[in-house]
Amino acid sequence: MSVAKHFSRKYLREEVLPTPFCPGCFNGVVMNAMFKAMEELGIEDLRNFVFVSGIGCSSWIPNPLIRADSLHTLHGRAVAVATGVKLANPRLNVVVIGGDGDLVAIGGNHLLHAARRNMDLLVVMVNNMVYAMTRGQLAPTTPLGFRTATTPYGNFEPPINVAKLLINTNANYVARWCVSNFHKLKQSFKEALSEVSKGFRFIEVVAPCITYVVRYEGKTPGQKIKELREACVEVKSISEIDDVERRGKIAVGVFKKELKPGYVELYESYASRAREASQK
Ligand SMILES: Cc1ncc(C[n+]2csc(CCOP(=O)(O)OP(=O)(O)O)c2C)c(N)n1
Ligand SMILES: [Mg+2]
Repeated sequence: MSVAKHFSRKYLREEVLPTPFCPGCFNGVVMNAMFKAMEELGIEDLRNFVFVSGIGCSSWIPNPLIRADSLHTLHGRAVAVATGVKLANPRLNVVVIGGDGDLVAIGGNHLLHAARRNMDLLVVMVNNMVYAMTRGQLAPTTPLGFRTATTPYGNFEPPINVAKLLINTNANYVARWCVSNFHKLKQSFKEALSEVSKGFRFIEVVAPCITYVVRYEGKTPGQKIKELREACVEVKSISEIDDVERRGKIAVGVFKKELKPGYVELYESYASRAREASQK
């Protein structure tokens, strides 16, 4: 697959191209939005970054595609491993990139507790609405009525609204964008890597699987982008989310932005109190 001219190549391991993604896959858009954000932040190289992923199509974004240290771990365990990396070396920027199945199904418990702890991680969830790598099964994020490999007559299980759920945790930053909101998505990456560089930062990217969602619907990637553009409604306050969703639209925006100290800071202050007490 050729890499488009406008693609940011600085942080890409070109020697591993072509990507393993299906033609038209939106994973490239997510990766490019992050790369552009890093470039605009003036990040020279990624030696202070560690990327962690589990198993799934989107888990291939960090490893092997990003020119940085990365850990391609077990399905569902990326957040747990990333937590260990961050605690072992708090100076590192630790970024998790993974799928909706990886982060919310098998890995849901880790996600929830990392958010509760305001763990100093940036977690990027590529919500393609299915388990893509294993050929399009139902995920906890699959919309009602969707035909999938395991629900050929339409999904009857209500999905989890992950971003909305995480607003109610201790996380510092929660945003959701569609792949059609490229500039806003890039802006969120910039915020989550600079202004809000501490605590738990979560960016959901709605990026329907090109093979098991878009092609199932008989649409082209271009048609899907156009449809998403019309479906996404940016909210300025979280009180608007329910109303937007009741109208069958996708609420996008920065839902939460706080600057509370992250887990590492709290942990270090606890450790110093413990050291002082043991010396008495
Ligand atoms: C412990 C374990 N259970 C199940 C699997 C099979 N498996 C691999 S990827 C995957 C789901 C991938 O879906 P998602 O995380 O949404 O990523 P996507 O491929 O959609 O990007 C599953 C169930 C596995 N590899 N390991
Ligand atoms: Mg998925």
